[in-house]
Amino acid sequence: MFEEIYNQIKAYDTIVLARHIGVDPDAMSSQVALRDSIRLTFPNKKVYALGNGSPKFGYIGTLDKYDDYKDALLIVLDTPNVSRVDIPDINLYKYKIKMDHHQFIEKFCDIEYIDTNATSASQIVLELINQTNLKMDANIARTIFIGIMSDTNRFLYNPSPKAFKVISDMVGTYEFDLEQALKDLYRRPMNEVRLEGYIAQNLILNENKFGYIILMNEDIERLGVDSASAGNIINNFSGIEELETWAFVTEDIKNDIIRISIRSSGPIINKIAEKYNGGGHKLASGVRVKTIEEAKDIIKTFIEMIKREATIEEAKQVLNDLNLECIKYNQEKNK
Ligand SMILES: [Mn+2]
Repeated sequence: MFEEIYNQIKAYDTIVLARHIGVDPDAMSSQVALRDSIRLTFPNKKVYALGNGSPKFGYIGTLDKYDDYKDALLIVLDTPNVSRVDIPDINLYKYKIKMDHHQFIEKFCDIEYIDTNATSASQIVLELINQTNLKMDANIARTIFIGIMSDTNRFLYNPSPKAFKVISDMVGTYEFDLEQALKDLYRRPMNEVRLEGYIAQNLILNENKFGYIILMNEDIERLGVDSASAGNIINNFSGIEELETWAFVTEDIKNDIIRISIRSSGPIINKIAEKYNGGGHKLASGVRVKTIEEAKDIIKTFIEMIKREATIEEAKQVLNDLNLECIKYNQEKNK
């Protein structure tokens, strides 16, 4: 399929690279690396990486502004569902390609390349470059390296012989400052560390290795962070002996939602999240609700589910038994 993707890239004069909302280093690295590779290979093409950026990812590169979608090719990276694509209207494009490593959710592009065994979208971009005539340089290699290191958290998640091999080959061929790239990726503000300390101190933990914390807007303001910060550090709570499943509930008054991020090192959690119109991976999931009461009900469901070591079928039964308000809410909403 890489050859087919390459041929489409070759065929179009204007190419737009997009990725998911809530930019993260893999999403941004994959789009910036592919943009730079296409520019390097085809200097006369107009190639743009679009979407809302964040100043904290300035070390990855810069994004572009562009609004003439006529006759353009769109490549969406790192995004399994159309509602999460960070671009105004994806239907304006003439041809669409998806390249992703998440579990399949829906088809919304003409060609879709999905490899759930890939560590990251950045790794898929690397494989595309390796297996076609797309060009690479040290800076593109650095960008890809950052994306892979971020999504694997320096190979804590999804280490695989293939990933080690392609990265080893890449960093052996294109020379850049590996240590500096990792330092750029792992530099973080003091406020975030303080938030992590606050969560560690205040996490409510039960005997079934389930932990949760509710961060209301006043907590977030007092700690000097924003509502996305808890989601950024939730992965840092993996590998704790007494914790197997954990949920951070964060009030986001700007968007008028309550965000629940859930992680697990054992029980499969995304089926429960999907019950509440959330989603994600088996061990990393999220749900958005409107009220703190709904959020508490979801936490209750997790507590029940984990206490009974429920299978998915049993968990569904738990949901039914509890007859939670939030299920009613969602049913009302879906009518
Ligand atoms: Mn990713």
